Amino acid sequence: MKIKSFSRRQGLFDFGLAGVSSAAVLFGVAHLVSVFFATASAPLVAMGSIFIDMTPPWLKDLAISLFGTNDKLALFISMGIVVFLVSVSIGLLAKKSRVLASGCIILLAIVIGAAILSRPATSFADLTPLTIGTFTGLLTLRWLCTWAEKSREQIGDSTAKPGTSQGSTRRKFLLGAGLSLIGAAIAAGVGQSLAAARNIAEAARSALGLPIAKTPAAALPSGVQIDLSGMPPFVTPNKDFYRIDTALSVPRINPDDWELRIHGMVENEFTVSFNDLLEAELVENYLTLTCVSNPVGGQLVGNAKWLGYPIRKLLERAVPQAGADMVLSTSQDGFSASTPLEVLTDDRMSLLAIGMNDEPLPLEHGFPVRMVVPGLYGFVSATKWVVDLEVTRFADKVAYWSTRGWSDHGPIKLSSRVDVPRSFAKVSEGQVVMGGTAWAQTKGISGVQIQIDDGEWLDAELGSEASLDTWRQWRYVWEGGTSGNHTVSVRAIDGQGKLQTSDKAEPAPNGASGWQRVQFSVE
Ligand SMILES: Nc1nc2c(c(=O)[nH]1)N[C@H]1C(S)=C(S)[C@@H](COP(=O)(O)O)O[C@H]1N2
Ligand SMILES: [Mo]
Repeated sequence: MKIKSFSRRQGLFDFGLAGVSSAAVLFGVAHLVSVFFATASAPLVAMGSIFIDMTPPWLKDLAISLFGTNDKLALFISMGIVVFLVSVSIGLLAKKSRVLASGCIILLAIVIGAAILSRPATSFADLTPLTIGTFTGLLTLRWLCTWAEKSREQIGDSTAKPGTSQGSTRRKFLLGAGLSLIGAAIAAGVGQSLAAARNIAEAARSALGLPIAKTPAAALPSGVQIDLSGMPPFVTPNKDFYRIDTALSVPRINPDDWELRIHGMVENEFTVSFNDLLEAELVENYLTLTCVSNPVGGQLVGNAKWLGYPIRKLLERAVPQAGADMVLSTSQDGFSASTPLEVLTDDRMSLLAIGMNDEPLPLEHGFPVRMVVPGLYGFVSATKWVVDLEVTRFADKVAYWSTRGWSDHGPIKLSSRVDVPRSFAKVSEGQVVMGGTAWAQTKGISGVQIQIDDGEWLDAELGSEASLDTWRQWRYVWEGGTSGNHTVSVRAIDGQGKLQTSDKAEPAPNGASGWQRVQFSVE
């Protein structure tokens, strides 16, 4: 009888502990993984935010008067108490039925998932941390319950020698529960400090007032945008700008800590701070960026107004030595690009950019500082989160992608694209307006021609030219054809009269080429 009640109390304690440890693992792991996703993908953050939004004003005032600026801490402690009570109950339930307890956890996860999705700026991908957390939490519960079960059976077993196998089973259980709690605390702590670094960058970005350019961009001429549904906007909004990089988690740089070092084969090494850039004579330039991985007809191209400091001026101050022919730019996360020195010192607008379309750079596009260089693919020029410029030689240094089978030079190839009609579009009989884009940064576009089926090449009308560094839109009014399948092909002529090549090339190693052909049907 005595043994029975002791065993009963120990059983309650053990299963309660198993519940708490599993919940800790769930939340800790989810908190850590949430660093890679939206802030509100952390279950505690999502639940806390909902709680804050739902708190009636009188309770909010009461909390603030009771806890002052610790009101958020008080909120988290209260949430902790609730989570503790719920998880003890689930642990005790697991003593009766592990399936039922697991079902409760899954049910709770679904509720938390709904809370996460209800936050602004979250998507289904932001359920990943919760999913991984729930999975590890369930495994922890299963594993701890098995050990708790075993040690309980052995207490009831009077033939077991005291202090031997029973003791060691229990010790294993306690060790497992303890390690789960410690692991969960470490995961949550690491997650929290990484999130803090991210929040500093985000807060600094939203507090930043961009300086006015000394040399603003010329106003866009009217007619750069062809008025046709399905055409891309002439200036790509930041949120729609293609993003290509190797960063698994976006670097979070506090601009106060940012520094750019200019060194290597130069007479004067120096470093530049973010403040130096804010105070410098800044320039604005519309420039179309393109990725070398863009296939013929692809979408890895975007046009923005960049605000920055001319890299040419930095290099003038550094004074490159004879023999240097390349600048290796390196990002905070270890990406690097090799840009010909000549391209950075001639009179094109290569910029150390801090602004994109009148906003500080978005974090994913290189906050606080990146490079943008007219006429070169991004992989050899557009280093985001740039922190280091080394003046060197192509013979001495090899950049990130060039060690992985891509070229070390990357001038953008003259390209054109059909945006309307889309591939396999069905158009109705009668007149069809077609449209698209063409680019040859630094040279400009002087003509675009299209060919319907295997007919003659026809001159398209061009939208206005904003600059040689930006793409140019085109359109063609086709009087229509017979119903059935048709194709339209496109090719461009650059500002120097060169015709786009029909030679087909894959993106690797230095950019795709060939004429795009789109199939569509008239019905
Ligand atoms: N730090 C860093 N910068 C980078 C890259 C990268 O992987 N890491 N990718 C480059 C490539 S391949 C391209 S095409 C452009 C894309 O810039 P975007 O993401 O702002 O469009 O960034 C360049 N800068
Ligand atoms: Mo790229």
